[in-house]
Amino acid sequence: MTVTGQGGDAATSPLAASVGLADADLVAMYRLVALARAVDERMWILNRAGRIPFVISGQGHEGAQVGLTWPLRKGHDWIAPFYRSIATCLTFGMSARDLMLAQYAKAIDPSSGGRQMPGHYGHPSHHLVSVSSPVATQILHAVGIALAARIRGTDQVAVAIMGEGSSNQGDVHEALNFAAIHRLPFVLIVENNGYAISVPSEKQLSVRDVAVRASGYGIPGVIVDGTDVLACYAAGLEAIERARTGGGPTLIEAKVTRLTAHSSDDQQTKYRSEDDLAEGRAHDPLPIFRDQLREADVLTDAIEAELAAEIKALVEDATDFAEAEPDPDPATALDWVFAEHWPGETAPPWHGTAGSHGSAGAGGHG
Ligand SMILES: Cc1ncc(C[n+]2csc(CCOP(=O)(O)OP(=O)(O)O)c2C)c(N)n1
Ligand SMILES: [Mg+2]
Repeated sequence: MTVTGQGGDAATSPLAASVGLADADLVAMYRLVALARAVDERMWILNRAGRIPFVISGQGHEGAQVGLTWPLRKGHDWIAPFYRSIATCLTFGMSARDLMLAQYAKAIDPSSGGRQMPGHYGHPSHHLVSVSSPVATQILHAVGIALAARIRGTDQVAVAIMGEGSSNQGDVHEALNFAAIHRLPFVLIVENNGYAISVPSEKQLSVRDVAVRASGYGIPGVIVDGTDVLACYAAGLEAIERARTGGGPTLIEAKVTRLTAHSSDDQQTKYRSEDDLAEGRAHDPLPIFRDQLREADVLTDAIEAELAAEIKALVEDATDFAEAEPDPDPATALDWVFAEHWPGETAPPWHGTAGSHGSAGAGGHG
């Protein structure tokens, strides 16, 4: 079966046609949402079993992440992701093994050779910038990449992703102002899950929607239902094409839900009501997307069974693979952390391979 969005089954249901995609694309998108969820759930189990120290989860964000980044050109465009970007990283080419190697902080972890905080994924050859711990600093990094693309005439688009709480940082103003003045090929995605750790959005934002701030920069601000994968795809496509064709930046706000606590060190029942949590579960993009594809006859029993088996095998393989890999040599802990080693002539050893460990998350779209 082809579920990669390339070649093979070229069937196009009315649902797929409504967004200009083939059925195989929709199945490939669903596969990524489901794979991200399965990898994420496994991380929580490994954390509770004492195997990995810390999890920061993308559960509830996956539909928006896959839909919004699907129209990017893999290996050409750039993404500066944030710590919830598990599905984004899978969509842009990282594998389940790559993510798990970072969680275990192994020597060959492509994100940082075990030097970054857990959940701070990155992959140079997939054009995923290493996650920045101080929130919102990555927005300026992505705008810098967009400026470089403009100067070099490379036709590349740079995307930065963050939460709504992070949108209140001063860096965001600087980044959007600069990107808007120079009409840079830049898209800012805000995944609004209603909380910044334990602080609800009413206590972080003076407006209900982050997207309205776009008007202060003279750029389009778009609100999209983050549980609607195909609406996210359409919003992402429009913004990315606008950026690529000289139309300047867009701010996209995807309304999502945070299905887990902020992190494995947080207990959200201490500050969220049972009603609030139930409301969140009702906006889980995974069953919503599944039902939509089942109703459209894009997802059949046979495809679902095959995907479930494949995803189970990928999660088992990623866990076993990462578990068996050697830890970094403690004597190298400071190598490539300070400027005397990096940036420099010699790339870190974990950048030695061009591609991912194991099969990549996505197909060859874009
Ligand atoms: C500059 C800075 N301030 C504070 C923190 C601590 N911090 C980490 S995540 C987070 C919440 C961010 O909330 P939001 O942007 O809404 O993203 P979410 O975690 O909800 O996806 C905070 C305050 C930080 N990492 N960097
Ligand atoms: Mg938030």
